Order: sequence, then structure tokens, then C-alpha cells
Amino acid sequence: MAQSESQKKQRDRRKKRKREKEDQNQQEEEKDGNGGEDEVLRRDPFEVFGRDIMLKILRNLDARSVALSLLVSRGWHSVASSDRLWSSKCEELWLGKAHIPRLSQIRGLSKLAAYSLSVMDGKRTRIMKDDLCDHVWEFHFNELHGAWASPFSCRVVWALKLKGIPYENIEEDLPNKSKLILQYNPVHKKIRVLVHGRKPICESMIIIEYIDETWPQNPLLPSDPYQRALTRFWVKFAEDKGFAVWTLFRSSGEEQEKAKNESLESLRTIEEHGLGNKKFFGGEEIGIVDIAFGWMSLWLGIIEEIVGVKLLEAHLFPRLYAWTKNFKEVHVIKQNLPDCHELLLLFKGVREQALGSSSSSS
Ligand SMILES: N[C@@H](CCC(=O)N[C@@H](CS)C(=O)NCC(=O)O)C(=O)O
Repeated sequence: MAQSESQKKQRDRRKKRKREKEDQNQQEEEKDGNGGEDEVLRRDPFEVFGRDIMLKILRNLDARSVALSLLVSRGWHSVASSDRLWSSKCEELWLGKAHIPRLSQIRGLSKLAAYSLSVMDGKRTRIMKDDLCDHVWEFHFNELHGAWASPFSCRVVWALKLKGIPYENIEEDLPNKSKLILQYNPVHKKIRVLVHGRKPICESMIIIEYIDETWPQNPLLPSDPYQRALTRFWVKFAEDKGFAVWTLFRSSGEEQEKAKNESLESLRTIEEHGLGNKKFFGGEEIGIVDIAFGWMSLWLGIIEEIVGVKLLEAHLFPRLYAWTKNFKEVHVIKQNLPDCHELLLLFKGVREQALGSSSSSS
């Protein structure tokens, strides 16, 4: 009996220890659960969100906060110093500025360095002689050789005007081009040529890219590399496929019919794949692709009227048709389109001459 009493006590003690142990375990488990959340909160946001989301977060911060985050860790530094992030900050900083320091535009310089140099430059209290020379050079030595009726000419005018860059226009007489054109563009001997300082640049779309890189205000190309690639794709499409309409303008019969079909095919492609439901090719703002296709807003109608062929019909290409209206409504474009009647007269003569010379040569 005495033994069973002590056994009972032992059993009770074991049970009590077991209960205590279970309580302790349960407490530890609960503590662990909360600790998990705390643990996540304590973790580096760079590890939790990853590079892309951090980039998006930093994009929305002001430049000073982004600069401070450079010091957090190597991971943060790699995001906070990226060109993708700082190129948009540079654009904001440079918007509307009359003077953008040359140093900040050195090719290969990181956008973060370009931003810091511009901020330092903005704090200077003295203007040096070199800066004044830069200004004189940039503002008074842009020579633009072209011809008023040329859509290639107008492209460059639109780009310069959209950016507010002054230039001296030099009208070329195309049948008797100046010696300067032959000197500046010895390969193609064509307009347009932009002479910046003493440097000639040829080919309208290449000139426009140069303008966009030299004067970053009101950007014509997006800063994101992928979007830039897509933009260049459509500029190339405009360059390659636009040609058919000009063939149609200068031809007749079978050749004209073939050019008409090719032109319609291109319009279908642009309508379906290029423009989408956007107001402009780049979105809400006019950009380089709009400039590349800009000739469709006026010259295409002139060609249709002279040749007697309808291509851009509203019911067939509603988006593209609406785009031509939106494009012409932009103040800078409206102010810098050639006079419609003068253009019509001139182009009638050009077509007659083209058909005359083709029939006399056949
Ligand atoms: N791809 C060139 C085309 C330039 C072009 O065709 N220019 C014509 C005037 S619209 C020209 O200079 N023609 C003179 C000639 O061929 O002698 C550009 O975009 O600048």
C-alpha cells in the first residue's frame, strides 16, 4: 500500500512535469510565430522585394532620398545608382534649362554622375568664358539646310521646334543645290543637313536622334531601353515602308497598282500593330515615331488627290485617321506645316515631270 502511494506520487510528478513541458513548448511555438513576422520586418527590403520592385519604389522617391539609399548596402547601391533610374531624374532636372553643362553629357558617363555634375553646376556663382562660348555656339550656330516642301525637312523642323532650339534655316534650291550641301552630304547629296557648330549631320531621322541626345528637354525617345528599341523598330518601319507611297506618286499603270497595294498593306500593319488605341505612337505625347510618320498627315492627302487614289480612308483605318487629326492639332506641328495649296501646286508639277520623263525614257 505504502509502495503504491509513493508510485502514485511519482506518477503525479511525472504528469505535472509533462504538462509543464507541453505548456513551455506551446509558449515557444507562439513566440516563434510572431517572431516570423518580426523577422520579415527586420529583413532588408532589397532581399524581400527584389531588384525590380526596389527600382520602381526608388523611381518615385526624390533624388536626395535615392542618393541617400546608395549608402545602405551593395545591393541598394546597384539599384540606386542605375542609369535607368537616373536618366529620368536627369530629364526632370534638365527640363526647360537653357544651359546643360557639357561635362554631364560626356558619352559613357553614368547618369548618376551626370545628375551630380548638373546639380554642382547649378550651384556655381560664376559663369566662365567657356560657358558663354558654349551658349553662343549652341544657340547661334545651328544651320539647317532644307526645302520647305520636303517632308524630310519638316521632320527636323518639328523636332527642333518641339525642343525650342533656335536655328538658321537655309532654303536649298533642289535642282541647283549649294556647294555646301555637296560638301556636308557628299554621300547622298541630299537635304536635310543640320550643321551643329561646325559638325554636319545628315539623314532626317538620324538628325532627330542627334537632337534628342544633345538637347534632352521634351524627350522624343523613351528612356527605357526596351521601349527605345520598340520605338526604333517603328521608325525603321516608317523609313522602309513609306517609300511605296512615293513610288505610287511618281508612277502609273501596273507599277502604281503594285505601289498602292504595298502602301495599303503598310497602313494595315501600322493600324493593327503600331498605333493601338494610343493618341500618339508613344502614348499621350508626340514622339519620334509620330515625327517619322508625320508626312501622312499632309503629304499623303496631297498625293491621293493628285494621283486620284484613296488610301487612308477613315472607315478602313479609323485609328490612323484619328492620329492624323491629333498630329495636326499639336500647336508646333500646325504652325510648321507647309501651305496645303502651294504644296499641291508644286507636287502636281513634280508628278507631271516624273511621268513625262518616265514616258519619254520608255
Ligand atoms: N532619307 C533622307 C531622304 C532625303 C531626301 O530624299 N531628300 C530629297 C528632298 S525630299 C533631296 O534632297 N533630293 C535632292 C536630290 O535627290 O538631288 C532623309 O530622311 O533625310
